[in-house]
Amino acid sequence: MRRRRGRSAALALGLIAGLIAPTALAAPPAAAAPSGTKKVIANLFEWNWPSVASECTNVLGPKGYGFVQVSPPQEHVRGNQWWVAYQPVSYRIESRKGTRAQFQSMVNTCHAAGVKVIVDAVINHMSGQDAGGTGWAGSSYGHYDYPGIYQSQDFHYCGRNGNNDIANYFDRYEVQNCELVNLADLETESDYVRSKIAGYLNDLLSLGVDGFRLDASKHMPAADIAGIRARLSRSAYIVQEVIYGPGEPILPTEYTGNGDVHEFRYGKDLARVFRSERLAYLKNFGEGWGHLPSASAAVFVDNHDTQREGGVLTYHDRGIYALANAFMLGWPYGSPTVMSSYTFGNRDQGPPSDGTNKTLNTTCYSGWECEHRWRVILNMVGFNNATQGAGVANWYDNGYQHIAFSRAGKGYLTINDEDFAVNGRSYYTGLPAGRYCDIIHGDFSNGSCSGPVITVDGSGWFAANVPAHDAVAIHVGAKLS
Ligand code: ARE
Ligand code: CA
Repeated sequence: MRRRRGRSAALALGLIAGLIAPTALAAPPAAAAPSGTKKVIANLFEWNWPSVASECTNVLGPKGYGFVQVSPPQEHVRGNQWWVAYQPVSYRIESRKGTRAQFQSMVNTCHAAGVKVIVDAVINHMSGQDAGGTGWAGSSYGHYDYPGIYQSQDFHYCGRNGNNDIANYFDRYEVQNCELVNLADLETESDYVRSKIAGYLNDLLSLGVDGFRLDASKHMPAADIAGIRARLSRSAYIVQEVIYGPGEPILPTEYTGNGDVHEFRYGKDLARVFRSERLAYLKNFGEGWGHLPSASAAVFVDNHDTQREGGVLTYHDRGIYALANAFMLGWPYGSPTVMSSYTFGNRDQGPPSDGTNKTLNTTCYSGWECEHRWRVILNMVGFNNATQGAGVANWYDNGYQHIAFSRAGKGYLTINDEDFAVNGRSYYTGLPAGRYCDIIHGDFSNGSCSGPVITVDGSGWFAANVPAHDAVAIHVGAKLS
């Protein structure tokens, strides 16, 4: 196995500075609509509702994101940590991220911008506070008592480990009936509990929400999720959080009948490839690696948990992170989610907020990373849209860290993650002859390109120099002539 560099300062600074540059966001282009279906999800983790709304209007819609995923909107326990959102106190749409009215207005605004809304829905459990307390919106609660919603008989008491907590992930009963980090575990097999959960989800659907990320899905039997889904007032996109764990009895594949499932191996494998293996191995990335069937897989380079745990690439990795996202957005496996983070120093640190823990408006590049706006990532969303439905063709690799492939007739991506530039090489794209914008280094708008132009000749070839740890991407949606 090849040793990979211990990311030198030179690499972090100069070389890839271009890759993480934000795109200049002037006025949104008049005729945005990228061709094809818009599938890419932007996960605006912990953004408040007014900020999500304006991002839909100014960036997500015009630049071709199909969906925005927002953090849990229900009333939660008080505190400043980000994870208070994962401890529901009631199903009122009232949180540090905004009021019900602000949420409704955000959904309307995003829809007007052509962006659908996915809500992170916490339905496996309620709070993890032994002493109870008062929630964000003023509801009082006990650990197993949520007045008007759930009483003690609506929770599991698994009788294991002395405290009813999950200790052994190799035991199916325990994972689904004990408490995930002390969070009061709902009896999701009961009709009453299912009706309450469905009531919450249906309320969100009535506000126009388009889909749900079902938090902690592994901790609910797939049949319980099916029972809840059957009560939804209309169809909605569903993606379930079932983390693949080697040797665990509960498998992601059990859940594909309910909707998509997050493929957690994807980000971990991609990080390993970029850090210590060979990009050449990506030739059959996805199903060829034992991952979920493409049509059921929801993928990401990192999410809000894995970026705090390690073992994946995150915004801290700068240019390499941009390249990994470029690969994800260029490669036709699963439905991609682009993570957008706030900057954090320790695991528990909450988002920028005021003295009452109300989340502040997002200010990109100051306290907030806004990876979804980095030029490479943002422009590769356009690549993803323009290449929908086109298979991989013309794969090339040098056996190591330089790869290239086309999306038949629609686009071409080459990534050079070698420590050296590859100069003067020609690439066979099979694309129509013409002048294309290199969207890794420039923005295409109003028919012109702010960066290098790549000329594909009448036989489908182009010549280019690709610097170390860099890439070139062209597609038919960013063609000058
Ligand atoms: C917090 C405190 C706890 C405290 C609790 C209750 O940290 O110490 O006991 O509050 O007071 C998030 C945070 C938690 C937080 C929780 C509630 O990460 O720190 O607890 O919110 O506020 C498993 C689950 C998976 C889960 C991960 C984190 O299977 O579903 O653990 N991910 C989701 C969310 C999280 C969220 C929750 C669930 C809870 O994405 O952000 O927690 O709503 C193996 C297994 C995995 C397992 C993993 C755990 O890999 O295969 O299944 O994931 O280990 O490390
Ligand atoms: Ca459970």
